[in-house]
Amino acid sequence: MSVSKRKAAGATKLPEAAKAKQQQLESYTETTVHALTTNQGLAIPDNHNSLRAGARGPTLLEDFILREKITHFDHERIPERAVHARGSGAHGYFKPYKSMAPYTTAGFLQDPDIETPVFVRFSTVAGSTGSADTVRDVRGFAVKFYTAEGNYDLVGNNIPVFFIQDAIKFPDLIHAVKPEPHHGMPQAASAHDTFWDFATLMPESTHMLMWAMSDRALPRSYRMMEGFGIHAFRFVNSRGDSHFVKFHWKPKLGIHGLAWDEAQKIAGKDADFHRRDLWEAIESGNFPEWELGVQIVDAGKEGELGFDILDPTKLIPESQVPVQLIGKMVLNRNPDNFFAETEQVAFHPGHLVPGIDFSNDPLLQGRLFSYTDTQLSRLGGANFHEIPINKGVCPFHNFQRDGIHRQTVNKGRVAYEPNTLGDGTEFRVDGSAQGFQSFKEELESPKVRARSPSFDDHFSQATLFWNSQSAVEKDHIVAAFRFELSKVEVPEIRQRMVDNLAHVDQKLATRVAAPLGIGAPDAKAAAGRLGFRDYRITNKVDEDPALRMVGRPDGSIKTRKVAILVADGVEPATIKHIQHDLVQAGVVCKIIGPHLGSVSTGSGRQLPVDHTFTNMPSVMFDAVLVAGGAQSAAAMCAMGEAVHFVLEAYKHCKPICAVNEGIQLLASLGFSQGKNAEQVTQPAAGVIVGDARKAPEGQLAQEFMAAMAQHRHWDRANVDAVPA
Ligand code: HDE
Repeated sequence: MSVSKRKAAGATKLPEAAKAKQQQLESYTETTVHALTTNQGLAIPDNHNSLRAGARGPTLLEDFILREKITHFDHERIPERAVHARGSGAHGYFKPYKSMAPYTTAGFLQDPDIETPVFVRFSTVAGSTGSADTVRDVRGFAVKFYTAEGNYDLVGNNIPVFFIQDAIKFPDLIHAVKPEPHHGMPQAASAHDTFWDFATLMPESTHMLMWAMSDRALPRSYRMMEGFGIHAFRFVNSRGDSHFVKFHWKPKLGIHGLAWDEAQKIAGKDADFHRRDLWEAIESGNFPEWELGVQIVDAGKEGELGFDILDPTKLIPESQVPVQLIGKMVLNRNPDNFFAETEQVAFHPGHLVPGIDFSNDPLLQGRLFSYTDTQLSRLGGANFHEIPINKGVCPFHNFQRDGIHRQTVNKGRVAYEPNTLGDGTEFRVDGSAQGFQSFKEELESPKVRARSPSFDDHFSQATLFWNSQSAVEKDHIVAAFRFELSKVEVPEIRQRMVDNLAHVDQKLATRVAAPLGIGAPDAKAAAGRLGFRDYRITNKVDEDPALRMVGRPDGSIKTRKVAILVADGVEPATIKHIQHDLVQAGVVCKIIGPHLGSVSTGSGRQLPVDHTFTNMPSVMFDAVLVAGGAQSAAAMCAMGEAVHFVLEAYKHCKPICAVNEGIQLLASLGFSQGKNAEQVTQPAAGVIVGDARKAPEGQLAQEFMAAMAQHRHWDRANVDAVPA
């Protein structure tokens, strides 16, 4: 298809487009078969015995069936991604809310009826493929739009700024953050001495360090985190006018984090926590949704922002340039095969469509080289675009030929252009105004290996981020810095970090330094070091509510998980209505008991148990409901696992609802002020107690759900005193 015809197709409606990718993938899908063949189709008579010289003799080299099977197995692994190795993906679709024609010609942003299939991969950055999901790390958020004009990839992260300003520092950054090369530790976490050594010598990383030490780096779920394109891109409209654009993904379920202690425990209890959460939500029909947002800045007006829009260590505060929501993405289908789809998907920030272009952000410019290059070794050659998950839904045609694992069978003698031998007329791609057009930016400048002085400010936005946090989020940031730096063995590195932090906020630096066995933060020492630029921009806003997670309008409690604690003698009537209301609100309730099977109720019936206190500990849940029943409550109070369950949920600031005799479980922990509902006056924030037999119907459930809607009660009293 010619470029102009393809362009026209982009403007037409494709109502079944989301299915087009699925059908394309299905044409490659193999369903289970009950007869086995070799790769050449030869029927295999026996898949249990190799060919031997006698039943007890040596295996024969002749056994080509054995050799083929073992050879294929030996080559099943491909190199993991150098970064973002561990990830999970899902299919879905994107629909714009309105035409973005005033800003861009991108076909998939023209018409609210155009549904574009997408494949999304979320990832951690530092860990290997088999590492844990919940480690403190940045998360990748990469979206491939299969548009009618070609694939468009928005390859972003869940943090809107980056550690470095120039791509040439990327290998240094990654070498510093990955396991130390001599002993390969730590796995699944950012390195200690090497990472902080590098980061403290690169003050430009300070802003992102603030984000990485915040709860943004501990998402409760992929479904509950924002995504950011980070760099400024360009929208280009049909008149050739350009606007700078920054991309955002806003989750419909709100933005929520885990407690640090919880995240570490989950890494051991269920390393697949985020992967499982995404998979289960989609399997159960609770399709995660994000809105696509854009911040648009007129080209020529970027100077008014107060910082350089090309600097990827800077964000545009939303209170300065509001985010316009322009469409919605829904993830509604799990992959059929992890390797074929999630592992082989190849993203690239240079996969563009007409109407979207790059800016001169030097980090982005370097990425444009890296992503194709890395696929050559990861996916084994130049034809990775032919792998089903990477194939566009629009036709492609060019004269690139051959190479390892070529799939396309190109007919005819013509593999060059211009030509007349193709179909008898002259074929020439003549540079006319069709197809992708780069924005015609005027450039006249000397060739220099230098950074713009407008990139010199490294602290102002770190201060803005700090000032924008709630008190508890500040506490979490301080605790995270203390924890990470306490792992650093070389005291000078710890000292350098707090010296740098003194340029963000003196109080922050002093608090971080306190338990680290080093001197007081010394801003002057930091300013005297190489690489430090004594230059500060003036933030146009003092704080920006969009930078904090706490206290923002929440999503629903749909798909949140509640553990209902029971033991023999439980009175199901005490939880029946609450459970009913929770389920009505889309909450997932699980009965947790001392053993699998069932527990006997007070009236001698059997209540089925889903999980035990140990196989599904409190860190797997968002909230806890302790059932009534005198015998059940007494049994749980005597059971270390049950006591620990509630203790830990309390420490992680989760909503807890205890009814009737179940309150004893709280009382035995010393959190409530009495052993029954009448005696309890004012339990801690997010702890609800009551008499389910007497309370007006629905009241306890409403209170519990309101507490759950706040996600966590971070300001809960006595949390640090809890020995869990
Ligand atoms: Fe990447 N990055 N990156 N990166 N990146 C890769 O490409 C690279 C950067 C991001 O789920 C690699 O296919 C360089 C910023 C995501 O498959 C590699 C630089 C942002 C993913 C690579 C950056 C990202 C990658 C490894 C500095 C946020 C996972 C495997 C110039 C905007 C995509 C691969 C997936 C993956 C290079 C910086 C996001 C090596 C050189 C900034 C989400 O090519």
